Amino acid sequence: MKTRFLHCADIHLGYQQYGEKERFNDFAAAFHAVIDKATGIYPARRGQPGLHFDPQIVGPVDFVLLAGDLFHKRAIDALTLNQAIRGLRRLRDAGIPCIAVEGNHERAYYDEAIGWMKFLALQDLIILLDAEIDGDTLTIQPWDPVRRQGSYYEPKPGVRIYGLRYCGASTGTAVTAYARVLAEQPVSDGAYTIFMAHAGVEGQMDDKAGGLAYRQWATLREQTDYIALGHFHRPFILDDWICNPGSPESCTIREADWTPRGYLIIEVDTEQPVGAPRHRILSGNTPRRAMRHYTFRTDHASSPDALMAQLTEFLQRKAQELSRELKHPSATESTPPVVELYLTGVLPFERRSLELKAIELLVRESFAPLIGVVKTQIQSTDYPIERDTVVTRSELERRVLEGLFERDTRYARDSDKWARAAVALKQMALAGTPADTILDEINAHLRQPAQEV
Ligand SMILES: [Mn+2]
Repeated sequence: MKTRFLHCADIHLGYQQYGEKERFNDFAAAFHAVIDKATGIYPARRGQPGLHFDPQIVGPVDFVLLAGDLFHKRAIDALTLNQAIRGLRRLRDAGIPCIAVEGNHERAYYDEAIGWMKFLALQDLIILLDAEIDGDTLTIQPWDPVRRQGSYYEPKPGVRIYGLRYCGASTGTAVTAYARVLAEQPVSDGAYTIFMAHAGVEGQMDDKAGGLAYRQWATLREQTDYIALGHFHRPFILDDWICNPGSPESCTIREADWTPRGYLIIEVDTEQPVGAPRHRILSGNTPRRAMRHYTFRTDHASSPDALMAQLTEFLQRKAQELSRELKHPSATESTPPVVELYLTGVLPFERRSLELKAIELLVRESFAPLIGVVKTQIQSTDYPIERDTVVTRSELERRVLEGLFERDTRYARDSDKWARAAVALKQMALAGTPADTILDEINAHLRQPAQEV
């Protein structure tokens, strides 16, 4: 059996990022780009000719997996629903089934009978999979085309897809229960099995909760050929088995750095000799709005004028680099870009003299962006310091820390020692000391706080 499918997730239709209508449209454009790849048809859109991208990855595919978060929120408006229906109709018209699970952003409210994903299933636009969970018991049913619900579906003979909605904190229990049920299922020879869920894997995104440890996913290893995930917007492929395509458009500017992302195409061939891989996974990169974030340290600007001069030089250089990048023949990012400028460090002059409006204007003049945002993360220098004494930077740092510890009754008694410990830890971190060594150091201080460090 040979087949080819597209795996996407986290489309987030309906997100009007920065309150900007164009960004609302961008999320629909990214969804259409995924569908272009799935159908192999690249129609003109909004007056622009169709954009061919990723020429090394060709469509069309036999079916599409949508692993949750088609919508950005539960309460969507008519325009957002229209975007979803227009995109999904293109798949249906091309005879390509779209198999989906519900994500956290689109869950039905508890007092509602159906959410919008269920609505799309009833409209025959998606095949929405889920299992019934009652306590520790998980029950699966084949897809029922009349009731438009079920737990698994076979888009073609020899391919079976199981689905599970977003389960939040109980994902671990649900996946374990699902694995038990799958182990009892009769498997026909050569069948290719996919498990789809809206959940992550621990360690793949530093600050994102909701991931299962790899060993928890491993309970599905024997029963599945491919785990199709969504939820984490950062793409990853683990062991050629657990796959997450990443968000086609950027829900935060940080996501813009994660390329390629947006969709995966999987070419399946189950007639390979024993031991050979049964599929090949290709990572695609959807066209999306150009988004860039720049960081500028203000430490070396002795006056407001000097800061503006340095910033002008910096921003113009970055704008030229970006312009060159976006004009490259292989570039697919759309313009005008979204630009965020972060000002960091310590401001050597009064905060009041920092003219944010003028800096915003500078960003607009340099990039002519769709959105230009300036964010300050500058540390304030307004800590009381005797003006007439000259101290080194490290001594100043130690004094400031000591002052902070003095304000906390738990540490006030040994504030000087805690300040020295904090400086030592900072230096270890800056020197790239491994995290567990730093932890040992902290433990040592906690055990003997009153001793000399
Ligand atoms: Mn999402």
